Amino acid sequence: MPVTIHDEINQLREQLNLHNYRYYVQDEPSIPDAEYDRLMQRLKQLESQHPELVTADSPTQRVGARPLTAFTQVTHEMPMLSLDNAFAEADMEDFNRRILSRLDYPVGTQIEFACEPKLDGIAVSLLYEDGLFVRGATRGDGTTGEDITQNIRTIPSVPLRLRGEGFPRRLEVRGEVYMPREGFEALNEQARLQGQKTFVNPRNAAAGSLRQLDSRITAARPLQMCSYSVGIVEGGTLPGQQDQMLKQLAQWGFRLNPLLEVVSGVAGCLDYYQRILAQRDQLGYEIDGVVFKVNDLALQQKLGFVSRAPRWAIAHKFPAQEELTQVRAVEFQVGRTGAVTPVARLEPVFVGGVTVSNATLHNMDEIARLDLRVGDTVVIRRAGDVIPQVVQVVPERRPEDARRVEIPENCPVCGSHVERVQRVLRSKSGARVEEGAAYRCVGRLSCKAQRQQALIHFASRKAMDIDGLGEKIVQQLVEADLVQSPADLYRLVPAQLEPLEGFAKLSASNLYEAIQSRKTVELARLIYALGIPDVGEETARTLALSLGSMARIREALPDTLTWLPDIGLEVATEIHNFFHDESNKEALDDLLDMLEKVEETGELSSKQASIASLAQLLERVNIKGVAKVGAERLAEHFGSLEAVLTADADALAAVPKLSAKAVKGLLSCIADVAWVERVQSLEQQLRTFGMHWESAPAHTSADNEPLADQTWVLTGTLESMGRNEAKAYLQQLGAKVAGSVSAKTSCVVAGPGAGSKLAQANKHGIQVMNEADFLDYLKQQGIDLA
Ligand code: D41
Repeated sequence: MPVTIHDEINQLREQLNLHNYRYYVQDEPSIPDAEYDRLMQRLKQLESQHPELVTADSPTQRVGARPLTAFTQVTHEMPMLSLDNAFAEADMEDFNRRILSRLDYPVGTQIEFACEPKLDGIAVSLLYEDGLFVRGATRGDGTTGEDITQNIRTIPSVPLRLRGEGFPRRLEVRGEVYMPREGFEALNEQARLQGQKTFVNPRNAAAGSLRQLDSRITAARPLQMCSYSVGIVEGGTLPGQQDQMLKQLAQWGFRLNPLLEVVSGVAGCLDYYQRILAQRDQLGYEIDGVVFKVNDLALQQKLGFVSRAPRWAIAHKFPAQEELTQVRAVEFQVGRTGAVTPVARLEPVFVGGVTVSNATLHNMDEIARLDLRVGDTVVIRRAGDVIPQVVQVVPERRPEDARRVEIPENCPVCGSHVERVQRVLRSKSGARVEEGAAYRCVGRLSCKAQRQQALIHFASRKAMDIDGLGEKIVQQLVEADLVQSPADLYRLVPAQLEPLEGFAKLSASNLYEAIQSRKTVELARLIYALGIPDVGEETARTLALSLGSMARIREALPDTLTWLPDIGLEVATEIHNFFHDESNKEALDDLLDMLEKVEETGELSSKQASIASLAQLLERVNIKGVAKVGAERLAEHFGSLEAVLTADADALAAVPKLSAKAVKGLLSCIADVAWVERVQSLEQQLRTFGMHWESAPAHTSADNEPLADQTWVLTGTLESMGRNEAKAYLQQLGAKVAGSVSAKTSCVVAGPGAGSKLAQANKHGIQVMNEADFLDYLKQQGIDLA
C-alpha cells in the first residue's frame, strides 16, 4: 500500500519527537545527529509543500515566526507558591517538628521526604490541554507572570505534545528553566569574542534568554527545563506520592532531575544534603541548595500553606557562591613575560566554601568593563571550584572617595617603564573582534619578578628539565642575587649554594651536577625554555623541526614564520620581537656560550617547495580571483613559480577550469614588477629556510604516539638517513631521544661504528635495533621513507 504524505509526515514527527525525547530528556541519543538532520529536512520539505498539514506540535514549529512587541501578563489560576529556606541543621529540625506537631504525629516519627537539588534558574508554568502545550508563563510574583509561550516552545526538553496516554485533560506542569554550565561558558565566550556583554551567572543567562521578545534568540540559547511540581490538574488524576507523581510526568515526556530520591526523616534529609553538597562542583548545572518535600500528597494537602509558602516543603540552602565584599586595593603583578596584571585585594569574604581575599582582574580592559574603583563593593563569585572572580560592581554602594585604578607608569617590582602593547583577540574563524591594551614591564631579566618566573620556567620539566631546581630554590637564588639570567645558572658553583638556607654540602653538589648535566639540550626544548610569549611546547617543536637551527629561528621574519603550521601573525610577531630585543639577544648569546651543545633537528626531508606548497604560495600573494582551488589548478598545471610568472594569456587559457577572473587577476599581477619581485623574494626566503610545511608533523596526540613515554638512543652512523632525520621520526612517534644510555632507555638504534653506547645497552639488557630493523619498524608505523 503506498504511504500517503500524511502518514509519512506523521511518521517523521514521531521519529523526531522520540529522538528529541531520548536526547534532551533522557540524555541517551538514539540516532546519529546526521540522521536527525535528514529526517528534519524531509519533514520541512513535506510541510512546505503541504502547509495545510502543519500542526502546532510539529517538531518544525519550535521557533516562532514573528518577534513579539511585548509580553502579555498571565494570572496563575492556582498561585505558584514560594519556598521557605533552611540555612542550618537546626532549621531543618524545626521544619520537621512543625510538620509532626501539625499532623499530631508523635515526636520522632520518621516521615518520607522527596529530595531533589534546588536548580538555580527561573520557575515556570507549562499548561497542557488535551496533551498539547498551549501556554508557558514565568512564575513572576506567584500570582501574575508573563506569557513566554513562544520562548518555552524552543526548549528542546519541553514536550510540545505529551507522550503516552492517561494524562489529565488540563495539566499544568511547574518546573525550573536553567542553563547548564557548559552552555553558559560557551555563550559567554561567544559574547566576549563579539565584544558583547557577558552574563554574570547561568541564572541571569537563563532569565535573559527567556526575556527575549524574539524567540529565535531564545532558540539559540542552551536552555533546559526540569519539572518538580504540578498546578492545575483537571480531567484526570495523578499518583498520590511526590516521587511517583514526578515519575508519571517523566512518562509523559518531561525531564526530571536524576538525583531525585526519597529519604526517611530529618536524618535522611541531612544526609542527602551532605551528599549533594559534595557533588555540587561536579554537576553540570548550578544549584543553590536542595529541596525537601513531604512525599505523601495527602499529607501535603493536610499541611497546607502559610503566607504563600507550603508547610510541607523547604529549601535547605548551600553556602553562597556569590557574596558582596569591598575592594581594599588594586595591586599589580608582573608575570614571566612581563605582563603587568591587576589583582584586587579584598576584604576577606567566605564564598563557595573558602575565604577569598584576592581576585585577579585579568587586565585593564576588565577593570574598565566592570567600572571598578578602589573602595567599591563588588560581587565575588566562586563556583564550580574555579578561581574567584569579580563579576560586578554594586554602583549604589560606591563611596564618595572611591579611587579610579591607573596602570602604574613604572613596574612595581623593578621600577622599569611599563609599556602598552596592543592586544588583539581573534575568534576561531580568524576575524578580529576586540582590541585592547595589555601592559608589559620592559625590564626583562633585570626585573626580579620576570627573572624569577623566567628561571622557574627555564628549569621546568618540559623545558630544560633541571632536576631539583624548583620554584623555591629559584626564589632563593634570585633573592641572593646569584643569578641574573639563565646563563648564570651554569656559572653557579657548589660553594655559592651551600650557604643558602636548606642546603648542605651534598644537596649543593647535587644541584650543581643537575645543572651541569643539562648543558646539552634539544633545540625544541631550548626554544620552549626561553619563554617566548605565546610559544608553548607545540610551537617550539614546530619551530625547531621546520627551521632546524637556532640561527634560522632568530633570523626568521614574521612573514616567514606564518608559513609554519599553526603560527599566526600575532605569534610570529611575538617570536620575532623576542629575538630582536637587545636584552634578550644578549641573554641568549650568553646562554648559548654556556651550553655545550644544542641538538638541532634537521629537516625531515630535503624535498623543496613541492606542487602543493606552490599552491599555498599562490593562494597567499593576493592575486585577484585566485583562491584555494584556483591556486591549486595553477600549481598543478605549471609546476613551478617560474613557469607561472612567465605565463602569457595563451598559456593561462590552457589551464583547465581556471576562471576568467583569475586569468585577468594573474595577468595584471605578472605585469606588476614590484609584485613579481615580492613573490620571487618570498619564494627565495622560503627555499633558503628549507621549509617543508607539507611534511611538518601535524598535531601529535597520544593515540598516534606509539612511543610516548619511551626514550630512545641513536648511536653509530645510519646509512639511509642522517641522525637528525632518524631523531625526527622517533619524535614524531612520541619518543624522547637521548644522548646517552641509562636505565631509562627503552631502545638503542645502533648503526655501524657504534661503540660504548652499544656496549652499555648490552650491559643493561636494553633492546637494540640495527638499521634494517629500524627501517622496518618505521615503515610498520606508517612512516613514508622516500
Ligand atoms: O529546583 C528548584 N528550584 C525548585 C523550586 C524545586 N526543586 N522545587 C520547588 N518546589 C516548589 C513548591 C514546593 C512550592 C512546589 C521549587 C519552588 N517551589 C519554587 N521555585 C521558585 C519559587 C518556588
